[in-house]
Amino acid sequence: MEKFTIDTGAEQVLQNWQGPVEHVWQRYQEQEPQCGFGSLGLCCRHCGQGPCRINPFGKPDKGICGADGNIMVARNLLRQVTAGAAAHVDHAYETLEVLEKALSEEGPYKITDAEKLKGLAHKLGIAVEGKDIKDIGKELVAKAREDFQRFGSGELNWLVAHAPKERVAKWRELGVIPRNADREIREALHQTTMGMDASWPNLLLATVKLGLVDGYAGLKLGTDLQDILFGTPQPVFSEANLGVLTEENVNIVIHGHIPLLSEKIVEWARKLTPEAQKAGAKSIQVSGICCTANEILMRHGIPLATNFLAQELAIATGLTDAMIVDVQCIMPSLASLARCYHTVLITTNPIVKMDGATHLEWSYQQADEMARKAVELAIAAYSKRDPAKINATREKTTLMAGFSVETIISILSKIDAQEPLKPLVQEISNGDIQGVVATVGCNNVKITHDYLHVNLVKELISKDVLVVTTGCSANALAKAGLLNSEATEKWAGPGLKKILSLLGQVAGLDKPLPPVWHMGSCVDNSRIGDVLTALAEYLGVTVQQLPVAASAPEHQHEKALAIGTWAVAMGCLVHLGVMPPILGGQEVTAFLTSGAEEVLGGKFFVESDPVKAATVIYEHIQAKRKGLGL
Ligand code: BF8
Ligand code: SF4
Repeated sequence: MEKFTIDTGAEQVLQNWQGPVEHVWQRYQEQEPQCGFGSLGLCCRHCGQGPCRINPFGKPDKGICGADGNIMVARNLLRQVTAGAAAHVDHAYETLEVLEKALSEEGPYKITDAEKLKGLAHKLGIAVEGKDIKDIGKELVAKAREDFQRFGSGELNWLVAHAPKERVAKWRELGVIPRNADREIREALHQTTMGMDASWPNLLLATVKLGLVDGYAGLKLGTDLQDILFGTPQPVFSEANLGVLTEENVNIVIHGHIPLLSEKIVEWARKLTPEAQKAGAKSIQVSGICCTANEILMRHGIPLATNFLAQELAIATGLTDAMIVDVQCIMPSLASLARCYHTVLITTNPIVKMDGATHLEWSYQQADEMARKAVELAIAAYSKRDPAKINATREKTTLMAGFSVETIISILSKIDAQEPLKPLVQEISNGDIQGVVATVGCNNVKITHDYLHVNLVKELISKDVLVVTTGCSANALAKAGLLNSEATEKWAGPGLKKILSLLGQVAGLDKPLPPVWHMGSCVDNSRIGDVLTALAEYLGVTVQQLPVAASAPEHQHEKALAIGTWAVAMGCLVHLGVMPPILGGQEVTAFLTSGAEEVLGGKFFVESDPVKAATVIYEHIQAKRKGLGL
């Protein structure tokens, strides 16, 4: 790798990196060369006779129990997708517990979007007319609970209510509709223990099932309940990159995924601003990393500090007074790094603790108390900053976010109030918009930080492809200046520019909408699923027939594999920029990258060059356009 990052803010902070601890790129170099067996998916530790390794070119060609390469790879992949789904499902479950409490007891959380609650209840078959909102809410909670606790057979309520009808029929035919999320997660772990499933096609079907657990009991359920509790995002304007951390403010950086706590931090940072001023600061600047950042950006316009791979650099600016983490994508290295600075690192979840961090555990009733304490710790740390260690950057960009489905529909309905999707479909038909691509997912140290996200998207928008984005991809694109109106002027193709200018006008911006629409965090990939479902239903076609694709250019997390599997099961072409550990199973690889299309409508392809990846995606879009007679 020639360069660590293309993010100018990250690069400036890296140039003055002050040891003694290493950063993520240095640790990566220490790992090289990485293990070939692991990279191919050909190692197994599922029983005490192992670890077993398979030689792809000769002997041994089986593990001690006789598992061959395809079995080993399929088992490993199923475990990864299961772990990814477990992370999202646990997130949704925590949100459900809060919603349940918010409906039945006085406390720190309340229903913010009653309309969303009613709409969802209606979709789930709950009668809403003339009922108290809390009663509707309780019935909705009961429906959600079933998706975690249903005994015996049955199907996920959330899936049946929200997935395209044609998909539900297909998944039924394949026998992959989940019964309840927890049961499928348990069964997949059982299925992959020693002496269980030895059929790679059967293991892959289970993988698809876990992808659907992720899509509906993780992403969709999580997003829906968060919108009910905290509000459905509307257009917001903000900033991105490490330049949002400035010397005059108390800087609180929130990092992780579940917005239960960060909502409260935002509230308490506002309330305690006078305290910060007493301590000599101008104000309190809250900013975010990873998906918690996306959540509070979407709902409150809180700026993005940076994304996954540059998380250490936020501390290395010397300006982060407190970093408050909840769950997922939090590098263990943060603890030793924070010790080199004045930064208080605060862990808040019982399953994420770190040596040397301050543990302030979030609980429903104590949420306000705990958020207040965390903000006070940040204010106290502010006066302990070491001027010699300040390594700031001024780099930052402006951005527009808040593109929930509701936002998109509300903008489009200014053109056609009766059929809001019609103008979008017309623009796709006449070719001003060639197609829609979702870029999602992480950073991965194996790829120059942000490089693939940014360059792939620049290619696509120049070819009149509208891009929607979530997760660390959204953050990368924001930092590169692709989430504002100027980006439309600079990089969008002529057709896209025309329609974005019109939409900007009707939205009352008097400049174009950005060429990349920020739809939220990784659980908010469900919003993209909702758009695809609505478009397919409006046109009376399948998702597979739409001129759309998805891409996780720099994926690293098991969650990304789970999301990708769901997208393939929806019928999408899914691009990955990094090869997952599957090449050791030749038949498994052939299925995932080719055969899956016939069975599921979608498939994966792997390409680490942005121009080549954009070409494949564009050709796919052209083929789909042709199929629709466009
Ligand atoms: O859920 S994109 S690195 S932060 S896993 Fe993690 Fe990947 Fe970022 Fe968000 Ni999503
Ligand atoms: Fe080896 Fe089989 Fe045990 Fe895996 S399950 S470690 S392949 S013997």
